[in-house]
Amino acid sequence: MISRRSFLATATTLVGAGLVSKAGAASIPEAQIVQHARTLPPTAPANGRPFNPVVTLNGRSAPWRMKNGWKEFHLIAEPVIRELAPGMKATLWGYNGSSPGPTIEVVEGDKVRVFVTNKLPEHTTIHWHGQRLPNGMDGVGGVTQPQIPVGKTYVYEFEAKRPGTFMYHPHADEVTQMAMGMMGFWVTHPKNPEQHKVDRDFVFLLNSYDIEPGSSTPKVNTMLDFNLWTWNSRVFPGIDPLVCRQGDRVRIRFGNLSMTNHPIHIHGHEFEVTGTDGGWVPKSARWPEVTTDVAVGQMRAIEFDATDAGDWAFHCHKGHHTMNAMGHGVPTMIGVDQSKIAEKIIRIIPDYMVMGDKGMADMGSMEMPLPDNTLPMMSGNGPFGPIEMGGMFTTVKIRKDQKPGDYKDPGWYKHPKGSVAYELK
Ligand SMILES: [Cu+2]
Repeated sequence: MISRRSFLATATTLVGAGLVSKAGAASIPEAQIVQHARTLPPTAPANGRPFNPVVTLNGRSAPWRMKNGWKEFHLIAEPVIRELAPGMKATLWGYNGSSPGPTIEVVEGDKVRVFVTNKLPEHTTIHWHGQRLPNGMDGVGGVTQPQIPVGKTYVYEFEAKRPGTFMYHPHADEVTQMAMGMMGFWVTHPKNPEQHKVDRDFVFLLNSYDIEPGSSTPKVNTMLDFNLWTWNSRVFPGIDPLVCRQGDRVRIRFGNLSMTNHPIHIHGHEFEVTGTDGGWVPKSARWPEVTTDVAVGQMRAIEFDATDAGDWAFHCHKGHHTMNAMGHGVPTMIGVDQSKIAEKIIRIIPDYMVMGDKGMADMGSMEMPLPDNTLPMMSGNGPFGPIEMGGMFTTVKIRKDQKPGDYKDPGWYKHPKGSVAYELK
């Protein structure tokens, strides 16, 4: 889908780059602008060498074109609107209509050319995290290249030497540009498509925002106290489930571009860390885990056999990373008898309600009026009631009858009779 906006963006770029002829116009591949946050199923590569495509959670991969043996992509750095979950939109910066930008998928040995057009209000660069490349292609503004000025297009060219899991992000006014959502995933597939082959291969980036309830632009100088913990700039219940067929070999790859570490945890299955941004872990060096900590700037690929049907929770194990904006900064009221003070407050505020004296669980079902454009502390409803989760939380949905290649949400799991925890009568 090519919007008028991307056409205009390209046209402006060409003037900026001093290319105005028709031949010049063909020298830059069109950028595909995508503004929705739906998870698109993988599509087999239309040209170039074969590979098994990944699935970007609440995102998609970038199209490319082959030109004289080069695989060419076009990224446009630009302001975007990203829905974090239904009910809240954020004003961010990203690439090609979204934050994160599209996933780039290439094959080991591909000669890759990426055109980067700057439509931001300030200069930028792109650093290709984890890649072996000529120093001048590394994208560190001021160190390996001049910054890309507003309105200009720069070209990056290198061979994708090492197969594995990578990411891209600016190395220019880095704190601001990453706090605004500028990042993307990169996968270099092995030359032999049978190597490291799995049935499902999901990717996402861990990021975070500090957006005051009622506003939409992140605060860019926050050091640690973020209030929205996101996967691919989405929070639960806005994060899609990872849908699998029972018996599938499943890989999930994630990279951490937030300001703190995240222990990523799966229920009901154990996994092995099979790869990092440094490469694939030799089989003899892998060990079983159900939680793996991902430090800032690290990437992990985990693999497991989806043996057991169900809706298995998959989340960051830091409790405050599975809640949304309105939950942070609420005082602890557990054990506080508020009845006397409540009487006095109700005289002034008739709608006042006592809450939190028995814990915070009632926040999950409470439908309180919120400021515009924010999300309750925790939300989402499951088959057994409110889920009481937000932030970095979703489910891995494993189904016996899910078709190979089908990523559609099958709905909630129907538990076999007698297999659910029960009340003692
Ligand atoms: Cu976390």
